Amino acid sequence: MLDIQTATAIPHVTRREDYTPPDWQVPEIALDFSLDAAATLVRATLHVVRDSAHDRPLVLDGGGQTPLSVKVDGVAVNDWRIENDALVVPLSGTDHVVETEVEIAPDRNTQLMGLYASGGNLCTQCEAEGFRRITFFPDRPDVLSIYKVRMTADKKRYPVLLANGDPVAQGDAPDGRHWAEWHDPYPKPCYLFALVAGDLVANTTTFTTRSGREVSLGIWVRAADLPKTAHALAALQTSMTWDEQVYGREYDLDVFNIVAVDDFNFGAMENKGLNIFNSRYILADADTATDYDFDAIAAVVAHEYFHNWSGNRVTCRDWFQLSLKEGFTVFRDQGFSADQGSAAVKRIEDVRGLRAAQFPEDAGPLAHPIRPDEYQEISNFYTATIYNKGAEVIRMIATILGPERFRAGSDLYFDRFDGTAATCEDFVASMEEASGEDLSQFRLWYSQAGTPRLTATLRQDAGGSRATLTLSQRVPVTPGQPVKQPMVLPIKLKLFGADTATTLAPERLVLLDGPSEQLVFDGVTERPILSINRGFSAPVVVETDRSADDLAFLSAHDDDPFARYEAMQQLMLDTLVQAAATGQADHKAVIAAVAHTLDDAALDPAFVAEAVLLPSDNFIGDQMALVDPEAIFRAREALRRDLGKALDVRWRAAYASTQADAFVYSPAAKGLRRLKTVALGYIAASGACDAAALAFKQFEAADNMTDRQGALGVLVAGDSAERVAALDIFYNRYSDNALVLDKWFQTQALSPRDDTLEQVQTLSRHRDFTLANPNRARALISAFAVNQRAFNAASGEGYRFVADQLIALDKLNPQTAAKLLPPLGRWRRFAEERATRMRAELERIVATPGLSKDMFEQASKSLG
Ligand code: 0A1
Ligand code: ZN
Repeated sequence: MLDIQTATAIPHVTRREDYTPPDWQVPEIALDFSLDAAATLVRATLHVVRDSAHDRPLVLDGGGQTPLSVKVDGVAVNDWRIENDALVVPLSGTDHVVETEVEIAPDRNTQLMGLYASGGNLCTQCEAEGFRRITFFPDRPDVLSIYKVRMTADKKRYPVLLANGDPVAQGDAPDGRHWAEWHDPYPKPCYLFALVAGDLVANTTTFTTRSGREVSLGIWVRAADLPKTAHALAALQTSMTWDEQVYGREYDLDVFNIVAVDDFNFGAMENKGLNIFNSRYILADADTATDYDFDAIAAVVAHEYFHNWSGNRVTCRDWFQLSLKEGFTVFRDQGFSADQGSAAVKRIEDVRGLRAAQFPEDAGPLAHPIRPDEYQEISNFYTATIYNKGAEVIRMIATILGPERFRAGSDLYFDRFDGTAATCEDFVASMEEASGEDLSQFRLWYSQAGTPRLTATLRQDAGGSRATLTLSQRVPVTPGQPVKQPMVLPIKLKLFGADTATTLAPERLVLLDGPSEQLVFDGVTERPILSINRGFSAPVVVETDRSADDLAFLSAHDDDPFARYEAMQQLMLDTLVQAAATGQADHKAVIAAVAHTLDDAALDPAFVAEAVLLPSDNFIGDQMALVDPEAIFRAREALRRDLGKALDVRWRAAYASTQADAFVYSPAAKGLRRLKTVALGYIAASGACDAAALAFKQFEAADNMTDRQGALGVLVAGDSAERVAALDIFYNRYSDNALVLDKWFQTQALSPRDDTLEQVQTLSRHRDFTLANPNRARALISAFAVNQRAFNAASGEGYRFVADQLIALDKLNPQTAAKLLPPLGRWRRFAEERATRMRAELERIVATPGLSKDMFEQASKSLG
């Protein structure tokens, strides 16, 4: 007998090497929507053209619908069939008009893919394969079509009707309905299709492009949120100017609309001319959004806007090329953000993010190259590797080529591939051709997974005036890739003199392309200290034998801000790893280095705040052969306490000097607020008896969310009466603001308290907790899963809790559930007891009847 479980578990694997061009092109499509939350009628008229001499039928992907009618050249046909959800229509000629009609139910769409309802409005999400859930179509990015869209809907419920491109006509229809037509003149793949129907208002302005096109900009939200749109709108204008100036890219339609929705699987979506955003990346004012939120809003607005060229005008041939648009666009948005404030702090934040999310992915069971070779479910490949490591790979190309040659390569790429669906290879070849640089070996960054490890040993020749630096690299084995080739590592380095603190060898860029290499430095008359991977020029792990003294020296003197930060982090890490492993710790060197940094009045407070923060529990764990969550937690808390106590006067001075008058959002003011809460955290860590009162005062007096949430975080970590009061005040004040309530859940899930697991379990039963909203689910579950000690409770209850939630969420929204699975896949990093319990939860997930293929892929690979 056929075992149902096994039968459903045989996954279909899509392979990059199997790519073939489409059988049929669809140069034009007309869509006619009769919109209704319960039953929307979709009529699609496709002009289809046979792409080559073949006799295969037309195959249109579907999402489980049955067509109400199928017509070919105006005549109803019935020789179609459904195969694997696709509509197969035999066609005799090379050029036909195919019409289909389907009915869909947006209000039952809990997956939030295709056409769905959010907050009473209707909206779409089509990337990667959501369009097929709206209508039958070749749902692949290399089929580019010109879209004409007509929407009819109830005028009262849905007074605003938006789609891609430019509006061309609108009018009233019988029965209180109205209609609108939008045309998009640019051929696009269906994943960029969008429509929105809703009761929305817009914050509008105009932008004139450098060639004189006047563009109407609109940010559409529910009426009550209008006051929170100014920051996003300003960020959009700044992004448009920046892309003209830095990349020579202009906007190309008369309209650019952004719509904010509360229920969204990702951050935002770059649909042509009609970006749809998770409202957390649009809505901001001082009272409800932190500086971090403000920064993220500008970055995501820029990211989606930049996609208009890197993604839309030049799109991807297939989903294996995803990093072509995502890596490049992240690189572009990082450059944009760096230009808006402190580039040094931005680089530190980006590297911290890479290490928190991408390094563990690259070292675990789900490791994949930035251009993967196969997938079961493409939604699972919207990863930190594709996005953030992808951006690092583009950054390395920019470093190797230098700004002028990189810009020439980018221009060539955009010019040559405009209006087409391109590959990563096309991008690299453009860079090569425009620069004359041979990137053959560099291409390994696209095909090899794993974070390279670079070892650097510097020796001063005895009695002489030379020093020799030995660099060697090793790329770790990853699933499916047992043998690795040496990569090209662009490493920026410099030597300082230990006695004079002067430059012994100026900064240079070394391209390490073999397993190892020796560099000789002459004129080294004093003991040299190595500053390496400056600016984090290559996304690698660097291993050196630099002493605590040398690291302290660099943390005080290095003129590369990233390297300076990095030296302090390494000093802290060395101390913490030793303490976690042996239970013994000498905190003197870290305390002295932190004191020195706090005393350096020339430093930007934003930089100081980053530099004095201890590495996270997770990052400490990543350095150890096996993670011991309790030992790491104890070691880190002990160092925090000692830093707090030993530098009490300095923390209080920093705290006093960072008080500001009224809220302003500027790089300088942000830096002060950041340092203020970091200082408050250390005052509390010291055990000072006035800490809770101080935090509560900050909480109450705050005129902005950064200070308020910062103080709440400090209180929530402790055990004071103020803790309970602050949580209540916060909840009551913001109980009707979903984005702020997310913070309330998240802050508690991140707490270092002993009872966090129980608190989180209780919160999962709170009346405001729901798995139906991805932001809320992530606020509790993702946050809890990064709380290393609580999640990895020895009882295994943390694993069980997360698995229970994921099994429940998978039934509603497989995409979002599958994204939350990776923490359970880290079992190899833990000793037997925890590993066994984690595996048991993964096995329970895999055995769940009706599991989605999204979850199946993540969980089965994690068991691997
Ligand atoms: N292209 C978007 C990311 C994105 C991907 C899938 C989505 O569907 C659920 C939504 C958004 C970006 O890079 O911003
Ligand atoms: Zn993107």
